[in-house]
Amino acid sequence: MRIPRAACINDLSGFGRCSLTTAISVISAAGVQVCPVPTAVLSKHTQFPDFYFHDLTETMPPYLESWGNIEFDGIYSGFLGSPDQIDITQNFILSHKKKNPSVKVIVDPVMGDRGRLYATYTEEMCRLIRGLIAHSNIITPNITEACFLTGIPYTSEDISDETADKLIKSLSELCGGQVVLTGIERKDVMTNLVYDGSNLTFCDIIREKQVFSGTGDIFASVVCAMILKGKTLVQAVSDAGEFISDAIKYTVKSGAPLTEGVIFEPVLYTLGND
Ligand code: PXL
Repeated sequence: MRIPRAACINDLSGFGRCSLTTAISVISAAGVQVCPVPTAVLSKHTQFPDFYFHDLTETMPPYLESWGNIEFDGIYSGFLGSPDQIDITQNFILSHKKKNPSVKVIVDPVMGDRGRLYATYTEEMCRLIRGLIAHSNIITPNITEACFLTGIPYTSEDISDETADKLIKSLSELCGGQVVLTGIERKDVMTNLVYDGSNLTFCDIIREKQVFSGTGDIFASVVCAMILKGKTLVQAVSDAGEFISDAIKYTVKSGAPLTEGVIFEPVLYTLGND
């Protein structure tokens, strides 16, 4: 059996279970080869009050260039730390599309959460990320990111079906592809809204009260893997929801501090089941 191959552009954060640490584990467990492109090395992610940060923007062009004719079935980008990194990612996607026009491009526009942009995010980066998503097949923003991308004002995580519909249709005009609006909070459930270009589908999962950082990275990683394994977007999103739900149940039961992120290791094996 041929193993699909994904280039994953994201940072490497040593502690906190996010970005490449998550992508490498989750996508490999699902049976897809991961080729990481580290954008930066951090000792911990930026939600911690202190962390060591080493930017790798300058290493990215020669790193990618040395891959030469290596072909990828998918390109998945996550946290990008500077305007240059967005440009480099876009150039890589465009040049790869010439080699493999059917490459699936999954852009998780990691920009912020709960109504606020991350400290590293600037207006210029918001503008550039709008350009980047125009070259994607699938985007996976949360509500905050969807609002910053479309200019629709952020109100809360508990948006109405009507607002969700408006956000997702505006996003689909920006990206020209498929959209998953993640993390819509409802009374007892968390729902992800999928727009595959023609149909809207709500994929619900049971909601826990705690909010864990890094959940978006797990979500986009499962979606990336399942899409490259040939599943539909609705199937991929529903697999991602189920995996996160299992991992969060385990995390809550373990009583581990929130800073440790979602403890997904005990359920990784479930991704290899099909
Ligand atoms: O989980 C998203 C993410 C990825 N990488 C870094 C982050 C964050 C969120 O805070 O800080 C470095």
